[in-house]
Amino acid sequence: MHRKFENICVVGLGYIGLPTASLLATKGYKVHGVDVSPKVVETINRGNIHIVEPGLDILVKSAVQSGNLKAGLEPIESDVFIIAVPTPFKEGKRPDLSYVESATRVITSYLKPGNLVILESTSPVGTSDEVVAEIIKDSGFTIGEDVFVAHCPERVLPGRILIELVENDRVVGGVDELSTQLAIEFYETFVSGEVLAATAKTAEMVKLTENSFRDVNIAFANELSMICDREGISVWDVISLANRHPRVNILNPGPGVGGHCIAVDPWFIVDRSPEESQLIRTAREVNDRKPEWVIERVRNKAAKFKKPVIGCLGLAFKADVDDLRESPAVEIVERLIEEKLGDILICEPMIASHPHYDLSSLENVLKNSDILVLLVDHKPFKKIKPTMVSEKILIDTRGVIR
Ligand code: SAJ
Repeated sequence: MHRKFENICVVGLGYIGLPTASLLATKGYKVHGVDVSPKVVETINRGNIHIVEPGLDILVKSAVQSGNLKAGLEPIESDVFIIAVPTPFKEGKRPDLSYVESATRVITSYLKPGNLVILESTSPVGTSDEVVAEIIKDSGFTIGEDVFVAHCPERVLPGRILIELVENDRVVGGVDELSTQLAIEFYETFVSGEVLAATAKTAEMVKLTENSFRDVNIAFANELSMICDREGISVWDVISLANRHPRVNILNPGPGVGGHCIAVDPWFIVDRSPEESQLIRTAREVNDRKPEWVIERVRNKAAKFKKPVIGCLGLAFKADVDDLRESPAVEIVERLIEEKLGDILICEPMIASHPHYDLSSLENVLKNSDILVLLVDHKPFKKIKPTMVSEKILIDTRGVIR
């Protein structure tokens, strides 16, 4: 295949940047990955990884061994620059674009005419035009003539990143038409899904919409779980029966919404359109309040004992991953410990040890707990039968033990 671009520089080697960089390297591109952490750079250059994702270890090893993937602390001159840095929120739930700004500034010294700059980080509407293109323009380039800028939001699901990176449809929005066209041509060289054209602002909004859609729908399920609890009926029965309607498809309630994306991105919409985003804001608040609701239920049950043993099943932010960041399960366990509600036992089968907590086996937790709080629907927990816990008080936030 004729390719316009050969050398790719990926800035940010985290959950999106590293899989993208290694995939491109195995597709024959010469890839230079950049990260601010010397430890990350060294790890990758040894062919190892610093994050856990199925299949990523093998992909990175072969990318590094082929000589096509190298990591460094600084960018190098390239044809395409991909920015894949975090976009968290700061105080007041306002987007923190400092990583995008500094990544863009860093690459400007290495840009040359003909280059394509792609922002993959989830960003508030307007970021590609008003931040990325603006910084590049300020350093003397004419956008759409010398340097091309596009937004192509990542949409991969942790746990399935390597599959979804290739198979998902992608939305590509340039700050002008030529930028869109060039970015589409680039993505079509390694994506098997469809690559769809948009403007930069539309592409930014599409990404925020996807995660807000999921957040709003999870909030609906979480709200139902609290209503059904008050009514003394099983929300799981209600949802599975309601979902038999051909046009109803309710998601699953849980202890709250974790991870770096769904609990963050909707705020980017609220920040820019506070008046118009009442539903999106309320959904965020419903999901953010859910851990407190779970804690309150544990408190009520614990009050019946002198010093109960409370067994907590799961710490991860969702099923079958080892990622504990922004996890509602961790928030709940921390509070139970802080409030000294009892002796806390924790089982997290996805990790071998934890810096602050002693971890127990599932067997130990099941045997010794008075109150069992199921927080994550990991596969091993799905094997627990109701008869195995019939003597315990069960608070099953994921509807696993039924
Ligand atoms: N959750 C529920 N009930 C559900 C589904 C999820 O409580 O029915 C909870 C999970 O337990 C977890 C949180 O929501 O705490 C988020 O999990 P998730 O699997 O919905 O999503 P993430 O954060 O792993 O990945 C999302 C994905 N977005 C969508 O599905 C619209 C992914 O495609 C994005 O690329 C990713 O955000 C991102 O990086 O933006």
